[in-house]
Amino acid sequence: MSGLFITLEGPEGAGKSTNREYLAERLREHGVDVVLTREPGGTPLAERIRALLLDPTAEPMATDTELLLVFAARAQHLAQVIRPALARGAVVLCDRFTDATYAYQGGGRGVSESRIAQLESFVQGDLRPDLTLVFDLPVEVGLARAAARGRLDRFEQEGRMFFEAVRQTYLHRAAREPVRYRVVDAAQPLDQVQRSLDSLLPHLLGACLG
Ligand code: Z5A
Repeated sequence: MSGLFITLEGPEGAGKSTNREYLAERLREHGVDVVLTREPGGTPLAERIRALLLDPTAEPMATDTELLLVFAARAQHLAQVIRPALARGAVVLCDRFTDATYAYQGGGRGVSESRIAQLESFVQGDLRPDLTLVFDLPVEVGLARAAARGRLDRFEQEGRMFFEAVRQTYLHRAAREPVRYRVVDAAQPLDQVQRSLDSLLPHLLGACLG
């Protein structure tokens, strides 16, 4: 039996965490075994790597260090959480995954797509998400939502151009592979965003309940 691997992506403040909880509740109402997790993080060790990645007070981080830390956390997360959950037939709802590496380290920092793809194959083998929801919204709306929360992490301190590149990378990847990605207009009021998630439920339930 193998489960379903769903990732939620998008720029900061797009509503990934909020909507991950919402989707989990809807699926659990139908008796689906759901595992909620996130990247970077998802295990105690990977959460320690997350803290290193987000710490705005640390020494400047080399781009390759950032890239390797992201994949080191992912290797741990896959081994401890994602692969075991999929193997028992659960639905894994993961807040960010490798699309975020293409968007932030690729689009944002300028790491080549082929370098990221090499690490992706090394760490994941041929495991890829079954479905990726991209919560899309204008950069200034997302940054305003993030700023409203107070202290900014190391990524949130980047400038507007960085986040524009992140957003465009997500949209480009979604346009290139429309079967795996669904782009959700995350600038709408939350209840409308959640109505569009409701419309995906029959498809998701069909995939997980057979
Ligand atoms: N990163 C990376 O560089 N490379 C990688 O490979 C990976 C990650 C995996 C941490 O991620 C950082 O790691 C991230 C990229 C980098 N950089 N940053 N920054 P994160 O997912 O923890 O960080 P985040 O995107 O900043 O999370 P977030 O700001 O919490 O965003 P969110 O989960 O998408 O949003 P939310 O918490 O659900 O909602 C934010 C607020 O907006 C909250 O008050 C909501 O109530 C509100 N909200 C949500 N939806 C709406 C709507 N529709 N209308 C109005 N208000 C709303």
